[in-house]
Amino acid sequence: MSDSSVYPPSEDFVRQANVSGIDAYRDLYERAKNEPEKFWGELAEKELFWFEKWNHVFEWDPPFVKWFPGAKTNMSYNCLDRHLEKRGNKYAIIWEGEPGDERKITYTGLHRLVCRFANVLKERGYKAGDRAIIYMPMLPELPVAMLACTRLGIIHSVVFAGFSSEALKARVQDLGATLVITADGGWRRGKEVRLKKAADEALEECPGVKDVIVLKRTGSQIEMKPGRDHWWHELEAEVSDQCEALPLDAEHPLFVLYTSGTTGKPKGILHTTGGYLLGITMTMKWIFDIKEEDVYWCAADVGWITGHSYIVYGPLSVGTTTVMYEGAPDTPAWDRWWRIVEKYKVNILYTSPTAIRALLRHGDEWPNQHDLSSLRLLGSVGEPINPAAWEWYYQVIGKKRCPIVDTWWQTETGSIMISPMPGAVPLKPGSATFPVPGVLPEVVGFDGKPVGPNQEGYLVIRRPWPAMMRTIWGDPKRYEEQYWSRVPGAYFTGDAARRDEDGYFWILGRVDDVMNVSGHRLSTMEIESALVKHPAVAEAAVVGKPDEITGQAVCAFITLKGGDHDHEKLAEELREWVSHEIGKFARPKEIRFAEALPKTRSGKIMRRLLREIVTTKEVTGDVTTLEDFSVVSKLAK
Ligand code: 7RM
Repeated sequence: MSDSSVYPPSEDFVRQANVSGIDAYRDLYERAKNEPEKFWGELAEKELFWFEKWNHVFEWDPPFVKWFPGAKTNMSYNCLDRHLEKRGNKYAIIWEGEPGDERKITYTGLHRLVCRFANVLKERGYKAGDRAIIYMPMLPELPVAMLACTRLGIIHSVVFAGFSSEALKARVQDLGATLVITADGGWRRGKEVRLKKAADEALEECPGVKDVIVLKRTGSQIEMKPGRDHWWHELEAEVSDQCEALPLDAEHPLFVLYTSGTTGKPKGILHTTGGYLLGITMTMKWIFDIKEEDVYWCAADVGWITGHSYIVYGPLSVGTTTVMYEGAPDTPAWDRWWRIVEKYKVNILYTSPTAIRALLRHGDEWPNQHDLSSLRLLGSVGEPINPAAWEWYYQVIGKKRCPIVDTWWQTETGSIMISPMPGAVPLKPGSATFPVPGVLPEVVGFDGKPVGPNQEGYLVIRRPWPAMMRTIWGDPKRYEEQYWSRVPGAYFTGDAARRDEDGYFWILGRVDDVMNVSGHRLSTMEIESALVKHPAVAEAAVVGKPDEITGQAVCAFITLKGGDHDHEKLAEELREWVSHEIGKFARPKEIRFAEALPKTRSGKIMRRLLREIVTTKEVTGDVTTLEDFSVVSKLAK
């Protein structure tokens, strides 16, 4: 990755920005660093609603933290009630279904839906501290269910609708959930995803579940188990649309979100109320530069942390209009996203490098058919963005007018940690740039000591921040071991990074994606980035293959753009290409052309599986997060 091009924000953008100019950013950063209690205390007071104030801003008993102990607040109140007077008639959610149906829901309307559903839960006896699993398609009722839970202090765990019944079962059991909220089915690429059927299978081995509430979406034939299963619309018809939000401790558990670790068992990441709310609220304003009139679209799925923080809770907390799209980007054609941008005059678009590369691969003619002039800011999350994809996003989508915020963060961190503030920080394509105020990241070596500029090392965070995870559900020991033991006194992110001579952070991928070839520490990302610069290459995934001579050898999996290719010739050309881009030592020893790469359902390439394929020729690890298993079977052959 080259550091050569730098893109300062335009004067127009700087003038209107919430954080305007680099000095304004530096000032915030220094204040947060030097006087964290004052900094966060003042923001909490100014930006959020509290029923009762705190005794302390935070209490740090490593590795456990409490933010705003003694205070009382409520997520649902902050996302709904406090906006009603000023923004009651403003759209909270603009939703588009895959078949083309549309719903626009105002803050007043959303408040009513949430109150009704909260009353349903109350009527059935659910109360603060109980656990609910939400297994639903991308419908407005998904945020409604989440907000209704938070209104009463019921701890929710959203399970992405693409997960199998096995994965669902493991989560219901680990959480000890007594309630499951689901739908008959959902639409994906014109086909029905049969959610209730999967839930029924999962629940055969979950005797603790007392109620299943089912939303009618597809109308297909399902079984309703008497006594256990209830239709959403029938329960809702019997309750009122007013329900007080319960004052809850700032540290009351808000949700658990399961994420895959390196081993088989998924980890239940626990987030609590007050600190998380403050973290997502401030990053919405600082990084997405939210203005009252904005239409904001995060094109992720609510089932991932990105969707929790930046489709539902963050946008609603700041009172913006959040767009939700139910389906796939290629349905009915590859311009679906650009149609949505044009139709709703989207101002801010937030997506992943995987999606950007897929869109890029299908050509400029799709975005070029649409008016994208409403866009003013673009965002990226989930993986390092390679400079080629960055440039395409910048030029073809943003028409060189829109800054790109490359936001680094994790399920565990709750809110964005390293990212440019778009009206303050000059961008370098591929770099997440600088930390958010209150975040103290460092790049360290094996010994935990900081490494010098441009040296690779582990990315760690030195101090607790408001939205950080509190523990792993039911397993505080694993929390301590996984995150706080590798480097004493610091949070271990599991990512490799370097900091350049200007202090910019470059995230190099997961630590286990780092190879060692003939004593050279090589980042898989760096080689992948070089490969995708080649005009024939669409995507590349690089893994280390055990090698007698060099320790590890570079093995590259490649998918190609359209057209005819002579594979043998192209492989040779690509080896030369990498030698030229990085150096001879990085030349892939082996190049394999593939139809598709194995990805998680949220679009991350699963290099772990590729590593298994090149090492043992078979896959034995956890594949519950894999999007499409046939991709792996094809590669293994
Ligand atoms: C939000 C999210 C976390 C992992 C993280 C990184 C990678 C995320 C970026 C990134 C480079 C980025 N949560 N990652 N954002 N790498 N640049 N801007 O993705 O828990 O699902 O994943 O994703 O490796 O540790 S997550």
